[in-house]
Amino acid sequence: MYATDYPKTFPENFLWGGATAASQIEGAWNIDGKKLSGAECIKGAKKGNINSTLDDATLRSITEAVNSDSEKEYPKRHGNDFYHHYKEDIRLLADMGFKAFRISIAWSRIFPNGDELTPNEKGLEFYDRVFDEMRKYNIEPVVTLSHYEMPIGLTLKYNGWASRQAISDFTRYTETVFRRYKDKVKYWMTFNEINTGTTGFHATGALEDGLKTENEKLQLRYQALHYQFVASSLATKQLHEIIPGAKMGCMLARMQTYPATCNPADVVMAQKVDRLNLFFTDVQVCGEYPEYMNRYFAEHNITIKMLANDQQILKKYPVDYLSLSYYMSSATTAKEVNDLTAEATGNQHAVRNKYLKTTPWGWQIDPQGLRIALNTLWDRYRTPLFVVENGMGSYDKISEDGKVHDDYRISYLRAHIEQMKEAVKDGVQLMGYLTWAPIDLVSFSTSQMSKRYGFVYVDLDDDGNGTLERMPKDSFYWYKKVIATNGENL
Ligand code: BGP
Repeated sequence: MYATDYPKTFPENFLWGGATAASQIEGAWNIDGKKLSGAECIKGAKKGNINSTLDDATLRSITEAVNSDSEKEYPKRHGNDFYHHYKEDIRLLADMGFKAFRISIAWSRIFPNGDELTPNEKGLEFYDRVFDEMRKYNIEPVVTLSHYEMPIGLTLKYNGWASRQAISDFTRYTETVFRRYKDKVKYWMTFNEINTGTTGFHATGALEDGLKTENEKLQLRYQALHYQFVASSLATKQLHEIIPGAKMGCMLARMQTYPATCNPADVVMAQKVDRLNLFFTDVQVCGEYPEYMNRYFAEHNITIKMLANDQQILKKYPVDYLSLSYYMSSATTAKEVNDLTAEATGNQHAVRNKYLKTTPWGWQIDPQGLRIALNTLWDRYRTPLFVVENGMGSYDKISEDGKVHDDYRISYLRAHIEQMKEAVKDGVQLMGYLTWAPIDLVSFSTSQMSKRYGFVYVDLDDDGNGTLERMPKDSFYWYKKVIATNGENL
């Protein structure tokens, strides 16, 4: 008989919480043996697109970085000083009732240059303390192994993920942390928003000087991504051997797109754009390169170098779950546009969707797009999904009563949670929901504090001034209620 019942709400063990990344929170970039990561060398772009390439001046500053006093230009090196505030921060998350908290491990804290043979004990101890603190409150750690955080030493040594050598340095790092934290961490993911590697340095750790054409750059980026796919599969294999029962996820920046009109030319282009996004999960969930990429690679003069058993590795060790970030959607036309919407979405064919409002950074707010995204991914993969980033960057103001009344943030999150609930009712198997980001941190794309996401305000401005004091916003009490009622009381 065909079942006629369906889930009415979120499962009992739903992982409510929030997500962060080491380079945007920790600070302490040169403390206890740590050295710089690529993420900490990128200056932000005011408009909010990820400034993915390293200019000459930046590159020069990297080599001088350790003792340079140019840090003000690189706020990611300071984060919100989680390194020294983690106890207080985790207590605040516990107060909200968090079930899960996503952090990334800074690879450059464990292997400062990336190529050492023995890890930095002080770096390992820091995450021991952080995971123990989470465990104290029954908060499940969810750990990203690389959130744009390759040690810059590996960029300088062999141009990051452009070299196959990165695979062995990465898997030495992953084996180290799996062994060390095997009793503390069950949920892992390899590369944050792996698909953004098609836009360059921040995700590939590879410099592109000397490459002139877009195709040459794409060649380098897709090759780097192939090495990340292999590294990710090998890390999945290691994880299952070292921590039986632990789960490995891939992480996709899901860019839900619609055809801008029902003109078939727009529909075809929307499908093409969509496939360039789903290519990553096709490889990481299904374990093989999809046929449609052959044509794309041929048309862009791209050849992926593979070793004989790379394809077997991908097939044998796919991920256990698919995690995604979701912030916005786009509408695609057959024409190439290159406006702010295109920039914000990374889709060169994207145009403004007149049905949607945008954030001040041009990100189109589309809660129903989240329901569509979840259904699309579930229909295609039938693998558990995990929303590991969703949130709205805003300029927060402290009111006369000394508080932050962030009703706009509550509205954004409420609308997305409502639509996520619809997806669960549609039959999507969803593991949890983590907001970006529970505590104000440095924005990745703008490198500024003033693009805020938190339930907790951090007294720190774009120039690095402030007491670093933490203060709950209105959304803090709202989210606490959402978690306590398992999403019933929105
Ligand atoms: C995602 C990244 C995060 C985060 C978030 C918000 O793409 O995984 O690191 O920063 O976007 O973006 P931003 O900080 O640029 O507003």
